[in-house]
Amino acid sequence: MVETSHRDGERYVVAEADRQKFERDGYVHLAGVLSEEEVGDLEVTYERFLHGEIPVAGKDFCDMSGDYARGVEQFSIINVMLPRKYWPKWRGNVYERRAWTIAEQLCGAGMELDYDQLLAKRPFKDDAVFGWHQDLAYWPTETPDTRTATCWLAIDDSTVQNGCMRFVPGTHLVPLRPHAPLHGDRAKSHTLVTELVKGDEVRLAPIRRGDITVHNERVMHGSGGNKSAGWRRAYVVAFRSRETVAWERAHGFTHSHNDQREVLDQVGFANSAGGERNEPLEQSAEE
Ligand SMILES: O=C(O)CCC(=O)C(=O)O
Repeated sequence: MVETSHRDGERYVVAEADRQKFERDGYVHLAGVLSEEEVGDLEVTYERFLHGEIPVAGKDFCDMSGDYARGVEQFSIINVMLPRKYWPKWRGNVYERRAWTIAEQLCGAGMELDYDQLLAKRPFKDDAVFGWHQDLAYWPTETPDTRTATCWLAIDDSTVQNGCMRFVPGTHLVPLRPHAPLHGDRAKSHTLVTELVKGDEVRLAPIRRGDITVHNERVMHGSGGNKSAGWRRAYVVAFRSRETVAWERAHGFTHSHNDQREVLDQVGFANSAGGERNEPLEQSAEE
């Protein structure tokens, strides 16, 4: 039996203990998924996106903490949705290939890349906070197969100071919680947020450049502001079952922020029967 998860050519081998953590907690940290050289290659294109050298349509280039009215220079969390759509040469890159082997080990056969995303926090941005949420609040809830592995690659060492990911383990096992648009209206920003409740245990997930975390569609997560002098850059590739991706596309849902408003209004939390009733904490446990 494999004792430690590790890279193995095109594959990444997930140890049984890590597979169990993913099932139990709703997320897992996997070290050394990409080599320094592999991250360095991806970084060249990543920087071109950040500098606006690769055109991205409309709301697919936005700020996940501010509203759509904010000017690009003021963005705190630069979000590029669907980079492989705008830079087709990225399709099939080493990260996608290796992450797919991880998704299949964690979730079983028949997984497909559903969407990709870049999330870069500028230095010294206290408000680069990614609010607490469950990804499913953004997505159709009635899809036939809900297996999900969202891989989050650290391009920079991701630290408590620069706003690493944080999770509430086990929340992938409870019903979807109530979510609301961060700026009151999804026409103003795409971001949805929910609140911590009593009993939630927050776990920070600092990871090194080249490491990933993988999370389930229901686990509550978010991240804090960037108090450091450096960037916190992440590259997400999310896998779901082939049937689910086909279902989403047939319903006009592509994970683009430019998807039709009527489609966005009918998916995720907006269309759920409502979350469980929990007593909100008076303030966040950490900030
Ligand atoms: O990058 C972050 O801070 C949040 C990312 C996230 O919420 C996600 O990938 O689902």
